[in-house]
Amino acid sequence: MSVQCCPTARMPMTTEPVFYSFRRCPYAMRARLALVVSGTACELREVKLADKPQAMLDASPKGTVPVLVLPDGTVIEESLEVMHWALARNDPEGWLERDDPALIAQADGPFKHALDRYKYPNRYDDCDPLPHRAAGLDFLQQLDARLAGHGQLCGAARGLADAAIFPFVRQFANHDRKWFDAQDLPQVHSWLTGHLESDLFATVMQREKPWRPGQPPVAMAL
Ligand SMILES: N[C@@H](CCC(=O)N[C@@H](CS)C(=O)NCC(=O)O)C(=O)O
Repeated sequence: MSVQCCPTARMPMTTEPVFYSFRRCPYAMRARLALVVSGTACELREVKLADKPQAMLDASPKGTVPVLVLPDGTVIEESLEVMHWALARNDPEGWLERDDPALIAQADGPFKHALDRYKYPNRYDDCDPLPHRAAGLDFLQQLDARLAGHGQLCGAARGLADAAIFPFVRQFANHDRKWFDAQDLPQVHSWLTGHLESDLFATVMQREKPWRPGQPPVAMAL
């Protein structure tokens, strides 16, 4: 039997970028949204966070998903950078025109801080989740005002800011759906529902088994 040896599994075996992902990770989700909307063909490697593949750690020792490894070996290991890279290649919906770095920084900073403590209080010392839920609600109220009259965060059409932020709002909403649904956030509710019911979201939520070295490549659905 001949064994084909990929010396380290570090380099992609195809001419397409290799994308290490975790289906439910909001950072990986936002990157997949941009990869798919830009029509970027990739090999999808689903990762189990408790058992990260060595090939991914070799490419990106910090050990977070998403990671995109380009055919020339360039590694992009931040979700927003993956979004920008994909949209710079091809941006058929004009997402780059609907970006808001300051709002995204608020989502990634204070809102994510509140989300983690609301969702996983036991991971923190003496953590009462309720003030964090209230802090998250403050941000959602800001989004609600921002969405009024336009429907999306930077105008009438979805853009980079929406795709970067809604996966985190989804997580916040899902933690206690009954409470979330009872909040007076009409714009946020319809914005979130619209994104979750979109064909694009269905496409990026493709289910795959965790990747194993040597397996046939799995194409990311486009
Ligand atoms: N700043 C990074 C954050 C990515 C991140 O924290 N991803 C989480 C999953 S949602 C992760 O990989 N955590 C590592 C772990 O849980 O071991 C980005 O934007 O890509």
